[in-house]
Amino acid sequence: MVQTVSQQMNVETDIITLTRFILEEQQKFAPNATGELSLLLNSLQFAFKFIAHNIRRAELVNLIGISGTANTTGDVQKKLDVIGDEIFINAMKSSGNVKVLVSEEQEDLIVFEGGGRYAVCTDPIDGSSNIDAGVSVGTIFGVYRLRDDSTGSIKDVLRKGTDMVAAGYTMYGASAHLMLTTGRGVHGFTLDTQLGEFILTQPDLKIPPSRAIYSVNEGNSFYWPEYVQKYIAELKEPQEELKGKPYSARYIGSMVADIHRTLLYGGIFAYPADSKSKNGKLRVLYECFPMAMLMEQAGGSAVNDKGERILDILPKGIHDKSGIWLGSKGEIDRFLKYIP
Ligand code: AHM
Ligand code: MG
Repeated sequence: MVQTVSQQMNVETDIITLTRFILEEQQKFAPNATGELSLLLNSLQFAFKFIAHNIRRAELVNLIGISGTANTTGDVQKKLDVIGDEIFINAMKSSGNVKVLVSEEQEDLIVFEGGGRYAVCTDPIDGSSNIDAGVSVGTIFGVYRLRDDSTGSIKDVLRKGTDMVAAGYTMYGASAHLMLTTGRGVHGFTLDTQLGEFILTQPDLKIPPSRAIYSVNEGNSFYWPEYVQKYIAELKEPQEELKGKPYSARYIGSMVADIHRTLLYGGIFAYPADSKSKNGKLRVLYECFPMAMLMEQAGGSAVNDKGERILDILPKGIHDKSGIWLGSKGEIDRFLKYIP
């Protein structure tokens, strides 16, 4: 058979970029749509590229270090947190399609003048305590369409996760990886820095139904309720179906990186609430919801410590927290059996 020049040179000339993917999805599934969500997703991809660029050059321009300000949850913010937040706010403001923005780094929600028909919730740089060690961090985001009669208020985001129209994260590491869902599966894109484009590399990604990996900060085990301690302890015992081997522990301490591994390899990731305060660490709107939507769209599950579906939580405040368990169906189903 005669090979074409591109075949001879082993060059793929028909790649699917994120922009192409978004436009084709709109034509296929929403031909009469106004295109506002597509434009918003485009503004998001600009924010991801810009943040990725800053993280890559952070060491060079000495951005790493304490900025001296504190964020809403009292954490010490790193300079990159501040810059990531600014990049995100400016990208959403200039997109013209975002009316309401919730950021982990801002105590109050932001309502843009003018703006469009969407609300975005984000943790612009999650896991930033890892940046100095070169461990992957990421931007997490969830998108809602404004309520029909809304002119932009807190009510547009104090809604169940099931109301989101899109969600995902971009993980910044050796390369930037975007995992996106608009409710029709999960699609993975990798940033080609030379082209400046996110390329579709993992279409319709599915999480393995089961895998013997657990991911949790065991340093907190003293504060876990008894049934959580029992579940984790029993994963460490010899497993019959694993020919006597126990589960493996994997914990990076950067949610985006831990979830990325869990999506690709399977297993379970958890940040349980502690038994006294009954409060988890991870934030509902911009950490738990987007990851839960991705997990479900990839064929996995996401529940709280009571076994209730994460996406059915109705947040009362924009920085609400929840305990969370997410991952392969097999591991979540096993966890559910331990709940008293
Ligand atoms: P942050 O939003 O302040 O960066 O905190 C969230 C991070 C997650 O990325 C990660 O899963 C978790 O905190 C790790 O917490 P811990 O150090 O308590 O295990
Ligand atoms: Mg953060």
